[in-house]
Amino acid sequence: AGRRPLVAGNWKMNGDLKLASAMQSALQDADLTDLDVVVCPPFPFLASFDSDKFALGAQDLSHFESGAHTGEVAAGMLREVGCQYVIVGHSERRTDQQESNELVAEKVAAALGAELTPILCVGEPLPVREAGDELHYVSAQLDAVVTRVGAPQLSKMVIAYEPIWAIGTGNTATPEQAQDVHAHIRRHLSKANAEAAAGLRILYGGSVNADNAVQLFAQPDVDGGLIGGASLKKDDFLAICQAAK
Ligand code: G2H
Repeated sequence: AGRRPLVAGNWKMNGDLKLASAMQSALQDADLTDLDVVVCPPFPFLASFDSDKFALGAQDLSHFESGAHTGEVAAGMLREVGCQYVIVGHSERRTDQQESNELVAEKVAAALGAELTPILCVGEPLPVREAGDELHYVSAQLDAVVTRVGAPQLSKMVIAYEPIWAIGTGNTATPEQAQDVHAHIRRHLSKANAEAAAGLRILYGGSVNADNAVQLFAQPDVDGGLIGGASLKKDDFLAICQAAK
């Protein structure tokens, strides 16, 4: 649909400087034309990457610009160490750090304010899916952000749909399940801004691997992936990048 594919690797709290250096070389040597590749390592490793072939992303940021917030990292600091992207509202943070839709919206605003591209994560837990309420649930997550930052900002964002029941479990959503929700997200956001919604990249995340990536990425509204476990293995991550082209 004319949207450039994007594959982002979310290392979560994994890896070390050795992996950072190996991934830097592997990606630097790979053919990454015709897609955007983003590596999101833990904060301490960000500054060890340097490339014009792939981009760097952080896994979180503070909604504050600066100040007395021990342990927090500001958007401007991420820019300074070379980040272009930042993951916001990952389900692990929504759960472990009790991040609300409203806080996530503030973080998206902070990212946009520093000209970082937020990769906004949405997705439903298993009981919501079992109740057939996933579209409603995801819409509410999106609406909180659109209300805060305004619909035109959607053109500066990336969305990642990550059904919580598929994360790190090996239970990938089927390509049809992913496509259903992705199409819904685009339809829903097009009511706020049709042009931005048409150009918006919607990534699928949740147990994507080198084997299932091709079919997932073949869906018309799946524009790439947010990759966890498989982004730590350079051959798998590169295979997933190729599958997105
Ligand atoms: C979902 C995904 C990356 P995994 O959280 O954000 O992780 O691919 O390990 O399920």
